[in-house]
Amino acid sequence: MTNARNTSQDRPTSRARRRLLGGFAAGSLVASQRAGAANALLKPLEIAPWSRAPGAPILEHPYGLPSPHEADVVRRSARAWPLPGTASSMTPLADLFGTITPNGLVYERHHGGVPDIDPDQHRLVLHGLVRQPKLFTMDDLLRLPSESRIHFIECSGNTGGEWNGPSGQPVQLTHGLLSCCEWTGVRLSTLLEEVGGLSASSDGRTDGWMLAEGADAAAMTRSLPLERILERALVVYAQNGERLRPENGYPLRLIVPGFEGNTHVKWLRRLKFVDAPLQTREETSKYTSLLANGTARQFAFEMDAKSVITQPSPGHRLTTQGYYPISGFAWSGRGSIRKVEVSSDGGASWQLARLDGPVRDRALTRFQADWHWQGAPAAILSRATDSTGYVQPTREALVAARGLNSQYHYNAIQQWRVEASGEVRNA
Ligand SMILES: Nc1nc2c(c(=O)[nH]1)N[C@H]1C(S)=C(S)[C@@H](COP(=O)(O)O)O[C@H]1N2
Ligand SMILES: [Mo]
Repeated sequence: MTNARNTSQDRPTSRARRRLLGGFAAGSLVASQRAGAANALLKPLEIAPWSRAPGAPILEHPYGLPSPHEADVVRRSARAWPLPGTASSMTPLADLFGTITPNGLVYERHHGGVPDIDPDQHRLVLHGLVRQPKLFTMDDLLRLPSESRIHFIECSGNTGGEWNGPSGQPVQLTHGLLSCCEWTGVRLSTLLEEVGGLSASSDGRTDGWMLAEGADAAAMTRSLPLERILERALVVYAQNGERLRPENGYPLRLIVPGFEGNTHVKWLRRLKFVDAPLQTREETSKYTSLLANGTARQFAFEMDAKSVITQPSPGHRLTTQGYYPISGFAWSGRGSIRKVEVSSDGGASWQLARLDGPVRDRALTRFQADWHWQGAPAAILSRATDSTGYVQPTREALVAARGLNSQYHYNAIQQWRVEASGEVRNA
């Protein structure tokens, strides 16, 4: 499959990059047999200008940059935010390969801007119901045993624009509050050992709660159920092999694998061990969903299983009939992905997609399915099943269960329409 860039006058007003997708005219096997016949017609390759003279010197960019030809692959915002520091930007999912989000493309969600923190002055305190409350410097933390793990983070507001039906937006703006990195830091359980464990006043129980607080102007604060996170949560200082980026929590953040993005407190400065949730703003007025029956759904931490097709997706145009792989991401906050099914007829029939291995716990999983586009209108969908047996619901089922007042935790099956023209649309 070849990708060719469109001319600028063809750029859609959505600002997302549009790509022309050329298919193989026949099946991939047939195509490679044809390639054999075509080889006879091949002329020697031309010597291009860039092959005729030495290239740029080493260390032109001491910190490496993407090719200038990839300048369109950037984070974008779905809307103009009234306060620039209180905003979000979204990951260009359709332009990513594999499952790791490069650091410069990890989506951002800040409630009070990005603080400029001096790591030498930054402190983390563990206190509350612990035996020996303690202050940690960054050096202290870096000297503790570390662990690296690959996990996704998804904002609970991700895809919220689809509650009322197809939004017309490209996948970057519907599903781009999603990223997946290799995180390195200290296990929460190790830190708890460093403070002598939970204090006697709570009977050494681990069914208490933990308050996590950020050092940003928003002082983002969340209460977390200790027993459910203790074995998995990490206090991290690195992402994808380098120190955290400022926008992702430098110098320290909490990772709570599988939980909604909001609980992954950035610029982490305080962990307080308590008996019950503290009912902070971010778990009452925000991050709580009003259901159709008038009751509120609070502390819905896990992000339920979800998947989305990124290739082809809205903004792409199929230029020839023939073979196209359908590819995308699947993930679950409750475990790993067991299977992904893909449909090209609006959900009437489904085929099993291949999963790239290893399939990790609470991480993005890449799926791929074979498809031959016959030039007729089609509707392509993906449906994930996770290791608990939970199946990604239809939008109708989700609306029946939660109504239309909810903003958060939208994980329904997403359909893209392929028009007879080859245009792919969210309609
Ligand atoms: N201190 C602090 N932590 C925070 C936030 C914040 O504004 N302040 N935003 C939260 C939200 S809503 C999300 S979705 C994730 C986003 O993480 P990212 O910007 O690294 O992608 O961080 C969470 N942690
Ligand atoms: Mo979020």
